[in-house]
Amino acid sequence: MATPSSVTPDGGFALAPEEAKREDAPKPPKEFDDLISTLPLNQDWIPIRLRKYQDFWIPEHSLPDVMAMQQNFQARPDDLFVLSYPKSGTTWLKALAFAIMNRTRYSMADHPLLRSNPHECVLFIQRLFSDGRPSKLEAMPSPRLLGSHLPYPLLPNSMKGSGSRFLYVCRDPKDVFISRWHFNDKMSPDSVEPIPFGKAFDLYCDGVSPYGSIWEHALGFWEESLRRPEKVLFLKYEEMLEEPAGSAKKLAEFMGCPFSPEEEKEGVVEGIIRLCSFDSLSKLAGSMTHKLNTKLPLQTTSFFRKGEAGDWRNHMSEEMARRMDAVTSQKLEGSGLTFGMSAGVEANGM
Ligand code: PAP
Repeated sequence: MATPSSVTPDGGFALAPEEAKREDAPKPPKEFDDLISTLPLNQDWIPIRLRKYQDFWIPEHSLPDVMAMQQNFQARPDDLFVLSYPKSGTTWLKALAFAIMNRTRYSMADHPLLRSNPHECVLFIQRLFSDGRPSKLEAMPSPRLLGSHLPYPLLPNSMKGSGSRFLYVCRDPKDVFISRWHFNDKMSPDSVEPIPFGKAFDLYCDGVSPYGSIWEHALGFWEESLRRPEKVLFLKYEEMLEEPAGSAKKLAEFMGCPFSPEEEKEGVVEGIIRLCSFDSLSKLAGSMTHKLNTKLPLQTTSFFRKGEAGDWRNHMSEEMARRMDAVTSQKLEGSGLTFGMSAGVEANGM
Protein backbone atom coordinates (compact mmCIF):
# COMPACT_ATOMS: atom_id res chain seq x y z
CA MET A 1 0.00 0.00 0.00
CA ALA A 2 1.23 3.53 -0.75
CA THR A 3 2.43 5.54 2.22
CA PRO A 4 -0.44 7.79 3.27
CA SER A 5 -0.22 11.30 1.92
CA SER A 6 0.64 13.82 4.55
CA VAL A 7 -1.52 16.48 2.97
CA THR A 8 -3.26 18.10 5.87
CA PRO A 9 -6.57 19.90 5.69
CA ASP A 10 -5.12 23.32 6.37
CA GLY A 11 -4.40 23.70 2.72
CA GLY A 12 -4.59 26.01 -0.21
CA PHE A 13 -7.97 27.49 0.52
CA ALA A 14 -7.77 27.70 4.27
CA LEU A 15 -4.68 29.71 4.99
CA ALA A 16 -4.48 31.54 8.27
CA PRO A 17 -5.14 35.20 7.41
CA GLU A 18 -1.75 36.30 8.72
CA GLU A 19 -0.02 33.76 6.48
CA ALA A 20 -2.08 34.71 3.44
CA LYS A 21 -1.00 38.33 3.85
CA ARG A 22 2.66 37.65 4.59
CA GLU A 23 4.70 40.60 3.43
CA ASP A 24 7.68 38.41 2.50
CA ALA A 25 5.63 36.04 0.33
CA PRO A 26 7.14 36.19 -3.18
CA LYS A 27 4.86 37.95 -5.66
CA PRO A 28 4.45 36.67 -9.23
CA PRO A 29 6.84 38.55 -11.52
CA LYS A 30 5.55 41.76 -13.11
CA GLU A 31 6.30 40.32 -16.58
CA PHE A 32 3.36 37.98 -16.05
CA ASP A 33 0.97 40.90 -15.59
CA ASP A 34 2.44 42.65 -18.61
CA LEU A 35 1.94 39.56 -20.76
CA ILE A 36 -1.56 38.89 -19.41
CA SER A 37 -2.73 42.38 -20.26
CA THR A 38 -1.94 41.70 -23.94
CA LEU A 39 -3.97 38.47 -24.16
CA PRO A 40 -7.48 38.37 -25.73
CA LEU A 41 -10.09 39.15 -23.05
CA ASN A 42 -13.65 37.95 -22.45
CA GLN A 43 -15.71 39.57 -19.69
CA ASP A 44 -19.07 37.80 -20.08
CA TRP A 45 -18.70 35.13 -17.37
CA ILE A 46 -19.30 37.54 -14.48
CA PRO A 47 -17.53 37.64 -12.05
CA ILE A 48 -14.77 35.75 -13.90
CA ARG A 49 -12.72 37.47 -16.58
CA LEU A 50 -11.12 35.14 -19.09
CA ARG A 51 -7.91 35.49 -21.08
CA LYS A 52 -7.00 33.32 -24.04
CA TYR A 53 -3.69 31.76 -23.11
CA GLN A 54 -2.02 29.05 -25.17
CA ASP A 55 -5.35 28.39 -26.96
CA PHE A 56 -7.47 27.97 -23.81
CA TRP A 57 -9.62 30.55 -22.02
CA ILE A 58 -8.21 30.72 -18.49
CA PRO A 59 -9.59 32.82 -15.59
CA GLU A 60 -7.50 35.97 -15.51
CA HIS A 61 -7.11 35.89 -11.73
CA SER A 62 -5.43 32.45 -11.99
CA LEU A 63 -3.02 33.26 -14.79
CA PRO A 64 -0.07 34.58 -12.76
CA ASP A 65 -0.26 31.43 -10.64
CA VAL A 66 -0.58 29.22 -13.73
CA MET A 67 2.48 30.85 -15.27
CA ALA A 68 4.46 30.50 -12.05
CA MET A 69 3.38 26.86 -11.83
CA GLN A 70 4.37 26.19 -15.45
CA GLN A 71 7.83 27.64 -14.83
CA ASN A 72 8.55 26.25 -11.39
CA PHE A 73 6.52 23.20 -10.43
CA GLN A 74 8.68 20.10 -10.07
CA ALA A 75 6.63 16.92 -10.25
CA ARG A 76 7.85 13.73 -8.59
CA PRO A 77 7.49 10.26 -10.15
CA ASP A 78 5.16 9.14 -7.34
CA ASP A 79 2.88 12.21 -7.40
CA LEU A 80 -0.82 11.66 -7.99
CA PHE A 81 -2.87 14.38 -9.66
CA VAL A 82 -6.64 14.90 -9.68
CA LEU A 83 -7.32 16.62 -13.00
CA SER A 84 -10.57 17.79 -14.55
CA TYR A 85 -12.48 20.40 -16.45
CA PRO A 86 -14.33 22.44 -13.78
CA LYS A 87 -17.80 21.17 -12.77
CA SER A 88 -17.06 17.62 -13.91
CA GLY A 89 -16.86 15.94 -10.49
CA THR A 90 -13.57 17.34 -9.15
CA THR A 91 -14.75 17.75 -5.55
CA TRP A 92 -16.02 14.17 -5.46
CA LEU A 93 -12.90 12.68 -7.05
CA LYS A 94 -10.67 14.65 -4.67
CA ALA A 95 -12.63 13.31 -1.70
CA LEU A 96 -12.50 9.71 -2.96
CA ALA A 97 -8.80 9.79 -3.81
CA PHE A 98 -7.95 11.42 -0.47
CA ALA A 99 -10.05 8.94 1.51
CA ILE A 100 -8.67 5.95 -0.39
CA MET A 101 -5.07 7.04 -0.05
CA ASN A 102 -5.31 7.86 3.64
CA ARG A 103 -7.65 5.07 4.74
CA THR A 104 -5.28 3.55 7.28
CA ARG A 105 -4.35 6.94 8.66
CA TYR A 106 -7.73 8.32 9.70
CA SER A 107 -10.70 6.72 11.37
CA MET A 108 -14.15 7.37 9.95
CA ALA A 109 -15.13 8.98 13.26
CA ASP A 110 -12.38 11.60 13.08
CA HIS A 111 -11.77 12.10 9.39
CA PRO A 112 -10.46 15.38 7.87
CA LEU A 113 -13.34 15.25 5.38
CA LEU A 114 -15.75 15.67 8.30
CA ARG A 115 -14.21 19.10 9.00
CA SER A 116 -12.80 20.30 5.69
CA ASN A 117 -13.94 20.71 2.12
CA PRO A 118 -12.27 18.20 -0.25
CA HIS A 119 -10.56 21.16 -1.94
CA GLU A 120 -8.81 21.87 1.36
CA CYS A 121 -7.65 18.26 1.63
CA VAL A 122 -6.35 18.07 -1.95
CA LEU A 123 -4.83 21.39 -2.91
CA PHE A 124 -4.81 23.04 -6.30
CA ILE A 125 -1.12 23.32 -7.21
CA GLN A 126 -1.49 26.79 -8.67
CA ARG A 127 -3.05 28.17 -5.46
CA LEU A 128 0.16 27.40 -3.62
CA PHE A 129 2.00 29.56 -6.12
CA SER A 130 -0.48 32.38 -5.68
CA ASP A 131 -0.05 32.25 -1.93
CA GLY A 132 3.69 32.54 -2.39
CA ARG A 133 4.08 29.17 -0.73
CA PRO A 134 5.62 26.84 -3.35
CA SER A 135 8.01 25.70 -0.59
CA LYS A 136 5.01 23.99 1.00
CA LEU A 137 4.83 21.79 -2.09
CA GLU A 138 8.44 20.78 -1.66
CA ALA A 139 7.93 20.08 2.02
CA MET A 140 5.09 17.64 1.37
CA PRO A 141 6.25 14.04 1.80
CA SER A 142 5.61 11.62 -1.04
CA PRO A 143 3.30 10.51 -2.41
CA ARG A 144 1.67 13.91 -2.89
CA LEU A 145 -1.96 14.17 -3.95
CA LEU A 146 -2.63 17.46 -5.75
CA GLY A 147 -5.16 18.95 -8.15
CA SER A 148 -5.40 21.10 -11.26
CA HIS A 149 -8.01 22.21 -13.81
CA LEU A 150 -5.36 22.96 -16.45
CA PRO A 151 -5.80 21.27 -19.84
CA TYR A 152 -3.14 18.75 -20.79
CA PRO A 153 -1.15 21.03 -23.15
CA LEU A 154 -0.79 23.68 -20.41
CA LEU A 155 0.56 21.34 -17.72
CA PRO A 156 4.16 21.93 -16.67
CA ASN A 157 6.60 19.71 -18.56
CA SER A 158 7.72 18.11 -15.32
CA MET A 159 4.18 16.75 -14.80
CA LYS A 160 4.04 15.26 -18.27
CA GLY A 161 7.49 13.71 -18.11
CA SER A 162 7.89 12.66 -14.49
CA GLY A 163 6.03 9.35 -14.65
CA SER A 164 3.49 10.63 -12.11
CA ARG A 165 -0.09 9.35 -12.32
CA PHE A 166 -3.13 11.33 -13.45
CA LEU A 167 -6.71 10.76 -12.30
CA TYR A 168 -8.99 12.52 -14.79
CA VAL A 169 -12.77 12.81 -14.56
CA CYS A 170 -15.05 13.96 -17.38
CA ARG A 171 -18.81 14.54 -17.48
CA ASP A 172 -21.55 15.06 -20.06
CA PRO A 173 -20.86 18.60 -21.39
CA LYS A 174 -24.58 19.47 -21.08
CA ASP A 175 -24.57 18.82 -17.32
CA VAL A 176 -21.20 20.54 -16.93
CA PHE A 177 -22.65 23.61 -18.64
CA ILE A 178 -25.72 23.67 -16.35
CA SER A 179 -23.53 23.26 -13.29
CA ARG A 180 -21.21 26.05 -14.48
CA TRP A 181 -24.07 28.42 -15.21
CA HIS A 182 -25.56 27.98 -11.73
CA PHE A 183 -22.13 28.32 -10.14
CA ASN A 184 -21.50 31.63 -11.90
CA ASP A 185 -25.01 32.83 -11.19
CA LYS A 186 -24.48 32.21 -7.46
CA MET A 187 -21.13 34.00 -7.48
CA SER A 188 -22.39 37.10 -9.29
CA PRO A 189 -22.80 40.11 -7.04
CA ASP A 190 -26.44 41.21 -6.58
CA SER A 191 -25.65 44.54 -8.19
CA VAL A 192 -24.60 42.93 -11.48
CA GLU A 193 -26.69 41.05 -14.04
CA PRO A 194 -25.36 37.48 -14.31
CA ILE A 195 -24.47 36.16 -17.75
CA PRO A 196 -27.72 35.36 -19.61
CA PHE A 197 -28.30 31.62 -20.10
CA GLY A 198 -28.45 31.81 -23.92
CA LYS A 199 -25.28 33.85 -24.16
CA ALA A 200 -23.44 31.50 -21.80
CA PHE A 201 -24.63 28.57 -23.94
CA ASP A 202 -23.30 30.09 -27.18
CA LEU A 203 -19.94 30.93 -25.62
CA TYR A 204 -19.60 27.46 -24.07
CA CYS A 205 -20.34 25.77 -27.41
CA ASP A 206 -17.59 27.94 -28.93
CA GLY A 207 -15.11 26.90 -26.24
CA VAL A 208 -15.16 30.33 -24.56
CA SER A 209 -15.70 29.32 -20.93
CA PRO A 210 -13.43 28.87 -17.88
CA TYR A 211 -10.54 26.55 -18.80
CA GLY A 212 -11.53 26.60 -22.46
CA SER A 213 -13.26 24.07 -24.66
CA ILE A 214 -14.49 21.09 -22.63
CA TRP A 215 -14.03 18.94 -25.73
CA GLU A 216 -10.37 19.90 -26.25
CA HIS A 217 -9.80 19.51 -22.50
CA ALA A 218 -11.20 15.98 -22.37
CA LEU A 219 -9.55 14.92 -25.64
CA GLY A 220 -6.11 15.94 -24.37
CA PHE A 221 -6.38 13.58 -21.41
CA TRP A 222 -8.26 10.90 -23.36
CA GLU A 223 -5.48 10.65 -25.94
CA GLU A 224 -2.89 10.53 -23.18
CA SER A 225 -4.85 7.77 -21.43
CA LEU A 226 -4.71 5.73 -24.65
CA ARG A 227 -0.98 6.35 -25.00
CA ARG A 228 -0.13 5.71 -21.34
CA PRO A 229 -2.99 3.78 -19.70
CA GLU A 230 -0.81 2.85 -16.73
CA LYS A 231 -0.29 6.55 -15.97
CA VAL A 232 -3.62 8.18 -16.89
CA LEU A 233 -6.91 6.88 -15.47
CA PHE A 234 -9.83 8.33 -17.42
CA LEU A 235 -13.06 8.30 -15.39
CA LYS A 236 -16.61 9.33 -16.23
CA TYR A 237 -18.84 11.04 -13.65
CA GLU A 238 -21.92 9.13 -14.81
CA GLU A 239 -20.17 5.77 -14.44
CA MET A 240 -19.01 6.77 -10.96
CA LEU A 241 -22.64 7.52 -10.04
CA GLU A 242 -23.79 4.22 -11.51
CA GLU A 243 -20.96 2.10 -10.11
CA PRO A 244 -19.45 3.82 -7.04
CA ALA A 245 -17.91 0.64 -5.59
CA GLY A 246 -16.40 -0.42 -8.93
CA SER A 247 -15.03 3.10 -9.42
CA ALA A 248 -13.51 3.25 -5.92
CA LYS A 249 -11.83 -0.12 -6.48
CA LYS A 250 -10.53 0.97 -9.89
CA LEU A 251 -9.14 4.13 -8.32
CA ALA A 252 -7.45 2.27 -5.46
CA GLU A 253 -5.90 -0.22 -7.88
CA PHE A 254 -4.61 2.55 -10.14
CA MET A 255 -3.28 4.55 -7.19
CA GLY A 256 -1.21 1.56 -6.12
CA CYS A 257 -3.21 0.79 -2.96
CA PRO A 258 -5.84 -1.83 -3.93
CA PHE A 259 -8.39 -2.89 -1.32
CA SER A 260 -7.48 -6.20 0.32
CA PRO A 261 -10.07 -9.01 0.54
CA GLU A 262 -10.27 -8.30 4.31
CA GLU A 263 -10.97 -4.62 3.71
CA GLU A 264 -13.69 -5.52 1.24
CA LYS A 265 -15.21 -7.95 3.74
CA GLU A 266 -15.09 -5.33 6.50
CA GLY A 267 -16.98 -2.81 4.35
CA VAL A 268 -14.10 -0.32 3.93
CA VAL A 269 -15.10 0.39 0.32
CA GLU A 270 -18.72 1.14 1.28
CA GLY A 271 -17.55 3.33 4.20
CA ILE A 272 -15.45 5.48 1.85
CA ILE A 273 -18.27 5.74 -0.68
CA ARG A 274 -20.68 6.83 2.06
CA LEU A 275 -18.27 9.43 3.44
CA CYS A 276 -17.66 10.89 -0.04
CA SER A 277 -21.26 10.74 -1.25
CA PHE A 278 -23.05 13.88 -2.33
CA ASP A 279 -25.46 13.63 0.63
CA SER A 280 -22.69 13.28 3.17
CA LEU A 281 -20.29 15.93 1.77
CA SER A 282 -23.02 18.49 1.08
CA LYS A 283 -24.45 18.11 4.60
CA LEU A 284 -20.99 18.42 6.11
CA ALA A 285 -20.30 21.52 4.00
CA GLY A 286 -23.52 23.04 5.30
CA SER A 287 -22.32 22.66 8.88
CA MET A 288 -18.86 24.13 8.29
CA THR A 289 -18.45 27.66 9.54
CA HIS A 290 -14.96 28.54 8.32
CA LYS A 291 -14.38 30.64 5.20
CA LEU A 292 -12.53 29.36 2.17
CA ASN A 293 -9.48 31.34 1.21
CA THR A 294 -10.24 31.76 -2.50
CA LYS A 295 -9.91 34.59 -4.96
CA LEU A 296 -13.60 34.10 -5.86
CA PRO A 297 -16.56 34.58 -3.51
CA LEU A 298 -16.98 30.88 -2.62
CA GLN A 299 -18.22 29.03 0.43
CA THR A 300 -17.80 25.45 1.56
CA THR A 301 -21.28 24.76 0.12
CA SER A 302 -20.54 26.30 -3.31
CA PHE A 303 -19.33 22.98 -4.75
CA PHE A 304 -22.58 21.11 -4.09
CA ARG A 305 -25.85 21.62 -5.95
CA LYS A 306 -27.68 18.49 -7.16
CA GLY A 307 -25.00 15.92 -7.88
CA GLU A 308 -27.02 14.09 -10.54
CA ALA A 309 -26.73 13.06 -14.17
CA GLY A 310 -29.19 14.53 -16.65
CA ASP A 311 -30.21 17.75 -14.88
CA TRP A 312 -29.72 19.50 -18.25
CA ARG A 313 -33.23 18.25 -19.13
CA ASN A 314 -34.68 20.68 -16.57
CA HIS A 315 -32.93 23.69 -18.09
CA MET A 316 -32.18 23.24 -21.79
CA SER A 317 -34.57 23.25 -24.72
CA GLU A 318 -34.46 20.21 -26.99
CA GLU A 319 -32.92 22.35 -29.66
CA MET A 320 -30.10 23.45 -27.37
CA ALA A 321 -29.44 19.85 -26.33
CA ARG A 322 -29.35 18.78 -29.98
CA ARG A 323 -26.96 21.59 -30.81
CA MET A 324 -24.57 20.71 -28.00
CA ASP A 325 -24.72 17.01 -28.87
CA ALA A 326 -23.86 17.91 -32.46
CA VAL A 327 -20.79 19.83 -31.26
CA THR A 328 -19.83 16.82 -29.13
CA SER A 329 -20.20 14.40 -32.05
CA GLN A 330 -18.19 16.62 -34.33
CA LYS A 331 -15.39 17.28 -31.83
CA LEU A 332 -15.05 13.67 -30.71
CA GLU A 333 -15.37 12.08 -34.12
CA GLY A 334 -12.78 9.36 -34.62
CA SER A 335 -11.37 9.69 -31.09
CA GLY A 336 -13.18 6.71 -29.55
CA LEU A 337 -14.28 8.94 -26.65
CA THR A 338 -17.93 9.17 -25.64
CA PHE A 339 -19.31 11.15 -22.73
CA GLY A 340 -21.65 9.67 -20.15
CA MET A 341 -22.17 5.91 -19.82
CA SER A 342 -19.80 3.99 -22.05
CA ALA A 343 -22.34 3.19 -24.76
CA GLY A 344 -22.59 6.94 -25.27
CA VAL A 345 -26.28 6.70 -26.10
CA GLU A 346 -27.52 8.73 -23.14
CA ALA A 347 -25.04 11.58 -23.08
CA ASN A 348 -24.23 12.07 -26.71
CA GLY A 349 -27.75 11.57 -27.94
CA MET A 350 -26.38 9.33 -30.69
P1 PAP B 1 -15.19 22.41 -9.23
O1 PAP B 1 -14.59 22.19 -10.57
O2 PAP B 1 -15.56 23.83 -8.97
O3 PAP B 1 -14.39 21.77 -8.15
P2 PAP B 1 -16.78 20.08 -9.45
O4 PAP B 1 -16.65 19.43 -8.14
O5 PAP B 1 -15.96 19.56 -10.57
O6 PAP B 1 -16.58 21.65 -9.29
O7 PAP B 1 -18.28 20.02 -9.94
C1 PAP B 1 -19.35 20.38 -9.14
C2 PAP B 1 -20.46 19.41 -9.48
O8 PAP B 1 -20.21 18.15 -8.83
C3 PAP B 1 -21.80 19.88 -8.96
O9 PAP B 1 -22.74 19.37 -9.92
P3 PAP B 1 -24.21 19.98 -10.11
O10 PAP B 1 -24.07 21.46 -10.19
O11 PAP B 1 -24.72 19.37 -11.37
O12 PAP B 1 -24.98 19.53 -8.94
C4 PAP B 1 -21.89 19.18 -7.63
O13 PAP B 1 -23.20 19.07 -7.12
C5 PAP B 1 -21.31 17.82 -7.99
N1 PAP B 1 -20.79 17.10 -6.82
C6 PAP B 1 -20.06 17.59 -5.79
N2 PAP B 1 -19.80 16.62 -4.91
C7 PAP B 1 -20.36 15.49 -5.37
C8 PAP B 1 -20.43 14.14 -4.89
N3 PAP B 1 -19.87 13.79 -3.75
N4 PAP B 1 -21.08 13.24 -5.63
C9 PAP B 1 -21.66 13.58 -6.80
N5 PAP B 1 -21.63 14.84 -7.31
C10 PAP B 1 -20.99 15.78 -6.61
